[in-house]
Amino acid sequence: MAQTSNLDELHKQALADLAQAGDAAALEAWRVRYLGKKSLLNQALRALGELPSEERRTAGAKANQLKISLESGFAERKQAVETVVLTVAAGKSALDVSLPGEPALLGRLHPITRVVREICGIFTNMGFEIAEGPDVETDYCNFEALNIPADHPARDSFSTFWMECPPGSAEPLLLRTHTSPVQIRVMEKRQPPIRIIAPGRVYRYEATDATHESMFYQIEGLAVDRGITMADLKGTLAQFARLFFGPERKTRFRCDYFPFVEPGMECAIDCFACGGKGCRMCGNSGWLEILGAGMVHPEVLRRVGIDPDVYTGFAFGMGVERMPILKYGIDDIRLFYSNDLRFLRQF
Ligand code: FA5
Repeated sequence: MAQTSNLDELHKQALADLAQAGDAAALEAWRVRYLGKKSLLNQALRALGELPSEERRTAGAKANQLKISLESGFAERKQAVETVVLTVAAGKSALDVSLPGEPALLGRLHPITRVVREICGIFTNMGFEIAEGPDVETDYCNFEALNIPADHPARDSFSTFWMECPPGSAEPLLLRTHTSPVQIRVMEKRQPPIRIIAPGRVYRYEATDATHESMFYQIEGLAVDRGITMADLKGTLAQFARLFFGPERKTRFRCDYFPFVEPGMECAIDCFACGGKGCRMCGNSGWLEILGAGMVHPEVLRRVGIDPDVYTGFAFGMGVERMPILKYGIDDIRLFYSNDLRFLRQF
């Protein structure tokens, strides 16, 4: 092994291996193999003792040169590898001004906000003004003044979140179950002519499913004046349906019951999925219900100080979520409030 030809071979092999070592781990493996305690070089040096003395001198000098050459070769290679690693790392974090910039995310209005604005826009163009009421309502405005006394069965259809009121408080408070109490608040403050539209959040103590939320939006409409008739109500709602759902929409009015209107009715539009023939979307009826409405009950007018022998009025109330659900074929109301940007960004 310690013969000079063997040392030459070892030198050649070591340099070839060193040229292949491209990272810290490979360099360390090379160092252990060629310069470590049990390295090939040390084995060669140990074998020198077995040589005749004249050969030993020549081979010894050669082995020392080999050691020096390997040590300096290792130091050089190590530095070169470290430089490459640092350059790559610096390149990764460097700012490349030629790359296209990342687009800034623009905020947008929530689809329900857009629909509320669109619907309010349609009615304000017809001459209605916007009115607002509080989310925390009195039992009086939400029920009593709307002809729904404490023992009235209609209370069952408005599953209510009651507020914890301090002892001795004047009257029970609740989260409003519909926007109809805004009718009372407006009519208590002013005499006809009245034409208002009242958008807002409402709350019902209900289990959520694809068509029900415990918090949702409604838009209330109210018009009170001399000589207002059912024809005005039908004309107003038919015009709304045409402007919101499309000019070819037909409307259908059928009897319904709400204690604060007489007569009461529901308004439906012909199903745009099947053109009225009947399909899954309209439950094979050909019609999609969009809102509840009716002529303001004389008793409600009387209670707020408006003479029902002089004035008449109509009122309607629609669930806002139902409008885009029908218009865009959305199959679950909960999508609006689950904050999934993939859904919200489509609007
Ligand atoms: C009312 O709330 C009446 N105040 C409407 C009214 C006003 C009638 C004026 C007459 C005159 P109703 O409970 O049907 O009615 O609710 C109206 C609409 O709210 C429904 O057609 C539906 O679209 C929506 N709605 C009701 N409950 C829920 C719910 N849990 N989740 C989502 N939308 C709902």
